[in-house]
Amino acid sequence: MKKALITGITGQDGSYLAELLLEKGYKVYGLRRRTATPNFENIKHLENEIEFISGDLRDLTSLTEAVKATKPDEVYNLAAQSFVGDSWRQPIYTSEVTGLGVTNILEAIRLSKRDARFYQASSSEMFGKVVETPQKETTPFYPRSPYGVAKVYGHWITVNYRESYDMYACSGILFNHESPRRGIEFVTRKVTDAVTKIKLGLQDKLHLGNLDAKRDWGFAGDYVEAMWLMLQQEEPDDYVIATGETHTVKELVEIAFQHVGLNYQDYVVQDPQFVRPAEVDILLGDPSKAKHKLGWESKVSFEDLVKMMVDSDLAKNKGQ
Ligand code: NAP
Ligand code: F7E
Repeated sequence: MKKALITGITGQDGSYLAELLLEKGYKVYGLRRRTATPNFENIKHLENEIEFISGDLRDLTSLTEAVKATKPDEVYNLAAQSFVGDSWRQPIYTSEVTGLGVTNILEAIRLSKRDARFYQASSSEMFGKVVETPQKETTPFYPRSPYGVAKVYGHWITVNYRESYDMYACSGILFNHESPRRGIEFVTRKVTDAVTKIKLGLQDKLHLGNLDAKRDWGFAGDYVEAMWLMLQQEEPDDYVIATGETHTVKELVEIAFQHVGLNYQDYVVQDPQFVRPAEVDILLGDPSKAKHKLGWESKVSFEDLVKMMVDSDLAKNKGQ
């Protein structure tokens, strides 16, 4: 039986990846940091199938112990301070977890289980102020936030360990991917939660920042399969994972309100507090390498993704 260690198990992607690996017959270990109150919402249904290990990406001792204890065949590093907006408010913390944390987990593997295959959760935020469109594996990085800068570090340290120590280490450059399990502060979920609360008479207005930003949004359930595929190849490599379509925040808002029979113009308020100090105006990925080499393609359309999230939040906010 193959063994996988997932960091970030309580997050959106950690939960979908754990489901996928369990279906494939893996023994799944999840690195979980200590919290005062439980944050198990995304993985409650898998609680008895995952073995949890206590640890934090900033604590090398805990990571080394986790790798020694589990001897994984595959390690998926999904843990991060992943909210771009907060990375300006907590730049040092973000660098420590999202950037240096990658070196910590790579060191733990190098010292205790060097033949483990490693996946790093790189991000389209590394392209930032894009120098070409669409963005592909060879597009130069120009990060626009402390989060993006930390991810560039994590990306290159992964490449460096691959080249220095001959480790099987891959980076997936994933474009935005969403789901009903998305954190509530990200724009898709903020919108779908608010739309349903407005529909149910529980909220009056929706305050948003830049409605013109464009993103390449896919479904998280599709994207975790690409992570797994990257670790099943003969040679380690880096891949862009995206839909190949881009949409504005405004289109997202329109579809979400329309789906419950409302007009967004009656409810959306533009609020400077949600405008970022430096914006990423457009992201559009070219997933052709992943298609040709991994046989991977995004399946859920943008419209279906938004509707799926609205339907889920409607049920949640009705208390179902
Ligand atoms: P998420 O929902 O924010 O989950 C992040 C996970 O990291 C949570 O389990 C969190 O644990 C854990 N974590 C945070 N700080 C930690 C620390 N110091 N030590 C150990 N664990 C820690 O993120 P996601 O959307 O699933 O994304 C997964 C990864 O992909 C992240 O690295 C993200 O930056 C990257 N990524 C995401 C996207 C996207 O569109 N979703 C795109 C590209 C790349 P708690 O529950 O305890 O907070
Ligand atoms: O913002 C705009 C905002 O916070 C998307 C993370 O998973 O994907 C995610 O980062 C866009 C931005 O995601 C609001 O300015 C407008 O242009 O949902 P978001 P993100 O910053 O793209 C990448 C690939 C990651 O790697 C990250 O971990 O929406 N926007 N008004 C707003 N965004 C938020 N959050 N809230 C607003 O009110």
